[in-house]
Amino acid sequence: MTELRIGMIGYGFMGRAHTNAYKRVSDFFPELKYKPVLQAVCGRNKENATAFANQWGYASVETDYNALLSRDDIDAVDICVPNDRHREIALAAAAKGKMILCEKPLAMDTTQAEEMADAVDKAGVANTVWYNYRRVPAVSLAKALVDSGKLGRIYHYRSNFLQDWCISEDVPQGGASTWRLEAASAGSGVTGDLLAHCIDTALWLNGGVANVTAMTETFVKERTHAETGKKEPVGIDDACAFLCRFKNGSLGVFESTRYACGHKALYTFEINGADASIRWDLHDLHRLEYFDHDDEGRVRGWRSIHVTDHGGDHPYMERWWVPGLQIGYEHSFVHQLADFLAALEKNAPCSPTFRDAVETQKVCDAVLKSAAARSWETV
Ligand code: SOE
Repeated sequence: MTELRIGMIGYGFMGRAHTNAYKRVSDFFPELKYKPVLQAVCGRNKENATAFANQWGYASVETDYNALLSRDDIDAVDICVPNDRHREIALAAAAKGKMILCEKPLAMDTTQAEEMADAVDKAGVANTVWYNYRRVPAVSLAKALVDSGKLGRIYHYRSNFLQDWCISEDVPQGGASTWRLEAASAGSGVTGDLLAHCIDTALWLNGGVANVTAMTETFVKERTHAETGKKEPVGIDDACAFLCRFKNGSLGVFESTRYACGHKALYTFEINGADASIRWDLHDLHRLEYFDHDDEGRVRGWRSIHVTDHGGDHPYMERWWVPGLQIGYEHSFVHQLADFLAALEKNAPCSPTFRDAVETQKVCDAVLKSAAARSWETV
């Protein structure tokens, strides 16, 4: 086994989700050559970073990411900080020859994303972007079914990502917990945060998007800034809906909001093909619904596949418990990491790479441009 010494930059919610994957992966994927080692965590607040290191088992703490990147005992960095810092850290990490695992969205916009993809390609460093939902077994199964041609010609793709955590006008913007509501830190609102997931999955399952038309809304126009205490205009999109045409001729409908009272993380997609349809729902993430038009008429209907079987039927499931026992959100990160480490052994890319993530960024940019101009935009 070869150690892969991880430098984690950031220690929020995603820092925990990724660290859990670094800790678990070698136990459940013992054949992998590379074993992650929690070498250092980096954060500007030394006390908080130290508390995180102590709780999760990182061997050391840095408060300056340049110091982390200068260390010879760090092989890979994980970027888990607000979006506006991704570019500078990724460019510096690539220049130091570090592998990079970057939280989504890759960047603030396409220009930055392309610059970052160019930098990792030029440096020849392994890279991936944590669009984790691809590795939920039911979603990976959806990909296998689409690729096998079972759905036939695709007519429709529809997807939602609905939350409700911003409904209160008292939720601040900016700061460690609510930077996603501040345009300067996040770039955009639901488009770059939630729709980016829907778009990444859609591009993976259904291919490229040709053009889009979108509308966005910012329902609460001013929020108190968590750091300054002052009311400031809100610059992000609270909600976004868009229509698109995929390059394969199918039609797409997407919606995302943080104001769907009652929905906490209702990420869904449905694909309707000429021969079959599938649909998936994050709130029931271990199930894939499947409708096959060729079923005998009397019993034809939606099947609910409990994606927990072994024998190669259901992706990743053999790694965990016995059939019928389901897994959850955190396992999607373990799977992505396992795929990253397996790819590393073969010197192969692990999708979504930075280059793949540029495509998601292009759709996000076209969506925001279209909403501002009230137009159709080519991606
Ligand atoms: C936002 O609330 C959020 O945490 C996203 O940033 C994540 O990417 C998503 O998986 C869950 O919701």
